[in-house]
Amino acid sequence: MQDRTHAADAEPGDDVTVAGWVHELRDLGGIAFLILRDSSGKIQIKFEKDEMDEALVETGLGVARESVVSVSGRVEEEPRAPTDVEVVPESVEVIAPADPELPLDPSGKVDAELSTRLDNRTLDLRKEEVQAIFEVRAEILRAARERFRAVGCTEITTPKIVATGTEGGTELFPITYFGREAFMNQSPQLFKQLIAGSNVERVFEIGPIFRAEEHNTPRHLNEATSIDFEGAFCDDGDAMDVAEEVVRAAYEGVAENCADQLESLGLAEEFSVPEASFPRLTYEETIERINATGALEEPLVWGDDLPTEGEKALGEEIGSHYFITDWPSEIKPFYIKDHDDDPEVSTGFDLMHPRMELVSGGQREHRYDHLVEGFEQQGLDPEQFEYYTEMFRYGMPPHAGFGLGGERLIMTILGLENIREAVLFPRDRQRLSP
Ligand code: AMO
Repeated sequence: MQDRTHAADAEPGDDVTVAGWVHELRDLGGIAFLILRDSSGKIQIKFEKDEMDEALVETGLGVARESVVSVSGRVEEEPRAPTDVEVVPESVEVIAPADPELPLDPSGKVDAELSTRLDNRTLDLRKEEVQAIFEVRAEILRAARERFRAVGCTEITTPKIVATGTEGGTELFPITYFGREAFMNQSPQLFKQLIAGSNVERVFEIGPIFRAEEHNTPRHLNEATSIDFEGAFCDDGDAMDVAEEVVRAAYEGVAENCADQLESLGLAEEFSVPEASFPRLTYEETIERINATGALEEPLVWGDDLPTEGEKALGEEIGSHYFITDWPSEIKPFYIKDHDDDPEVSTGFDLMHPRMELVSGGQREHRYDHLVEGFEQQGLDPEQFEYYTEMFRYGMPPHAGFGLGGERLIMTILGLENIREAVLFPRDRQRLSP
């Protein structure tokens, strides 16, 4: 491709070629402007109709919005232009014309439904505030990676096609694997434990998880990004420390490196990094406090899952992130270790944002006999999991970890209403393409 200057880099006196999308055409009579947009920003192109070549003016002003054009000319200072400079064109080339009927308006002047936006993501991402979400997403994942590495973790990637599920309560997507039944993985849970039990000790993974949940809510996806941690010689308290550090690092990364994006999203004033350390409430304290809010008709009793309205009422009262620890063993999966002095209570924990659950984790059952017993108690066939349990016979250290919902983290950091806004191409009950 020919040498090209980004809009933001054009300096008065330069001879440049700028290329991008036609954001707007403004015809004031004798003078007209084409506002050209690229990934760096916008720049004004000035057409003086009586003084310029007729064909040039016709090409520049006859083009439909969102067409891709390349403009060569001299950059001049112009205090009335949006960026204080404008290009006086010598040539204009239409590289890719756009249909004048657009399915959505990238200038944002006309609002579009979320489903129309998701059907036309390329056009949707031409809006500054939508692009900003994905730039922030990239920063959050970068900051999380960096923090994991700083606490001694190695990044791993594990199979997404598997023979068995691990997370009770959510359904699996079956697939055909050379004539055999297989599934899309719900969580890297068992793999990350198997690696934490090797010499590698501390691992993290950022990858897709697949959940065939029936729910159609603003905070569930059928394909989500899980940010997973597992560490040998760690207990539930250590895993909570790492979860808190990673969540805080994500906020810090956004605060330090996403000033322009926060501005585009209208969040520059209100954005802040959580200050105090996240309080840790036991499950027992949590249900008492939820009951005391009066948000539920039926009070919660030991062993109940926490209903969304209860979580919301307590979240409003606490007003910050908080952990819920010491869950009843019976509502946590088989791989979560129970407390030695009380098998009814587990080491499982959740990290909550006032709006929703962000993380589940816990210390793991690392003793072979207890693990196999746990499978049987949950009605699972230990033979199907032999590839996993066998490794617990050859020196499996105590270990702990967590899974953090990537999109929920992005959603809560940016205050997005719907989780689908945090994914380029979300998968939900209705949506399989694009
Ligand atoms: P869990 O099933 O609680 O735990 O998932 C961990 C976190 O992942 C996010 N999440 C989702 N986000 C969007 N849509 C979904 N359908 C969805 N399902 C889960 C949530 C949730 O808190 N193996 C354990 C983790 C561990 O113990 O290490 C697990 O998967 O934010």
